[in-house]
Amino acid sequence: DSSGKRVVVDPVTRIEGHMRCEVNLDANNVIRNAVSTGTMWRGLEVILKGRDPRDAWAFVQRICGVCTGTHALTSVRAVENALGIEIPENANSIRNIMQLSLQVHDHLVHFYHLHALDWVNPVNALKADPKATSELQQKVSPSHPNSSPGYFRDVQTRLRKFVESGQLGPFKNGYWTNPAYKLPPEADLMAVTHYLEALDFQKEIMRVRTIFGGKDIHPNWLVGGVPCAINIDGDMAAGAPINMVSLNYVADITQRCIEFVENVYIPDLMAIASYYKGWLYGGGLSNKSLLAYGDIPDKANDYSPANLMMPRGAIINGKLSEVHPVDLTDLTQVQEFVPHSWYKYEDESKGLHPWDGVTEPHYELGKGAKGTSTRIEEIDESAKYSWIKAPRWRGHAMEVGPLARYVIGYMQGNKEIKEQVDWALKTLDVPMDALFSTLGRTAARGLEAQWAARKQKYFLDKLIANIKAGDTSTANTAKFDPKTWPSEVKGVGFTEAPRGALGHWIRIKDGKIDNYQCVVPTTWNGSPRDNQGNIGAFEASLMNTKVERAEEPVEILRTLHSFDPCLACSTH
Ligand code: NFC
Repeated sequence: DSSGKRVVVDPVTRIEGHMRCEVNLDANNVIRNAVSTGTMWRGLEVILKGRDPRDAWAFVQRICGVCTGTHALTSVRAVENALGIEIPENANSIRNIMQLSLQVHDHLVHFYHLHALDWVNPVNALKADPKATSELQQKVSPSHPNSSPGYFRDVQTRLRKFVESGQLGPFKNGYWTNPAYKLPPEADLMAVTHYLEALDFQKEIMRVRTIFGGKDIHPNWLVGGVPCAINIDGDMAAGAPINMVSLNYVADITQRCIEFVENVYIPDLMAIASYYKGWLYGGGLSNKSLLAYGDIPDKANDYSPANLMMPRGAIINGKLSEVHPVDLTDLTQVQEFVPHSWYKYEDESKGLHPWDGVTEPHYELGKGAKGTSTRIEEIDESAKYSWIKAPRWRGHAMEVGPLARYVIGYMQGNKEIKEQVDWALKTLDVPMDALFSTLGRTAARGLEAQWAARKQKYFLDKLIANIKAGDTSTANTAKFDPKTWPSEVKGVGFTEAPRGALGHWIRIKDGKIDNYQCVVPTTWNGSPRDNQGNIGAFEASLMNTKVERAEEPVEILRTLHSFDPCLACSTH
């Protein structure tokens, strides 16, 4: 609408990577066009060409500093798939524990540190009555250990010093006078207090991955298993990283994860959502096409949907009753398009399956764009406008992530997911359709953190039982030597990363990587237009959102942040 304004958010902060968003508002401040773009390219797929496939995990893991091992896990699975390598049961349990601990960690950090400030106003928390805050907490999270009025008074005093010093740090540049913030001061103080608690606790979670992977954020991985030995009869001094001391430590952190998510995260989520019910209807509605590859194999080496504890499937255009099977080796299913991406294909009217994928950078600003090669002032979305390719599933733009997994799992009748979703819908007194919203996406992530923490315990128990039964194997090196490999093979590895479905496709020729393509969660969600002009999930979800103040577009942040975007991943 020419009578409205153009609003630019660049950079979008509290995400990983570099993202710009432009929207056009109509005369009533309603978003009528949305364009999102990834503004930095990394080139990992190009860097990988000609390298040793057994090293690929170490390169691709550097795609991101947030989703740590998930690219590495996807990579070792792709190589194992290509070469027919089976891994020991213990390796499967350890990989699952690492992946699940990442889910819990990422979701917790996202909720409190990347997303909460879209809903919670720390400046308003200064007006709270600590006694009333204590009562509120005892009502919404009765099992939380710190609930006294004095505890909240102390936090408020710290916060006041912070605000009065003018050094707001992580709370700087918020729209703290915007009427879009709806929480009463006591809920704000409770949530800010938990923001600080979560900041402290999250560093404990990563220790799980340092035990099994030697370090974090980029732990060590291994084609054929995991690179850590087991010796439960010895102690730390005996040199095996997996011993009774370290396993007890993991058990303790796992239990604390369950407690933190159940006593703090989920109650906060429900409390905040109850004040923002408008965001459970309409606001941030996406195209309702959802995709999940599935993950967390119960038994080792079986990647069929029945053995995957996280669901696999596709839902198209909101037709929930039909969950389509997904096949990552079918050349007609996953394809990437580039007519609006800064890459070159021979024929850009067609998409390419990742086994035949091409990554050739080609930066140019469209004719209607304004700016220079180093500074964009206005995007022309009819031309190339993003470093993100446009992946499509059978030609459809898809949303991936916790919301997709939870809706697909729910429709498949997954008992655990159904119980959680039904409980949340009942607690908030809203129908199933409320899930297709900005807050629905945020809620699905919280429920999944609870699920993942519980499953982490399941696999830890399974690992310990297997070791006690006498199996200490963690790696299969039978096919590690490239001399044993066929001259040409291809494979695919997949996971459910915290932000959604992740796939790596590899072609190996004469022992070296011939082609390596990653199709990443935020590549799906943040994709630009495709050859048909279909918009991606970020763009679709912003349409028709009303913005209270065009110069303070907190509504745009709410919806974009609800996806937990990772632009470093998306552009890789
Ligand atoms: Ni980065 Fe990612 C990986 C993405 O695949 N998107 O969840 C994962 O980052 O966070």
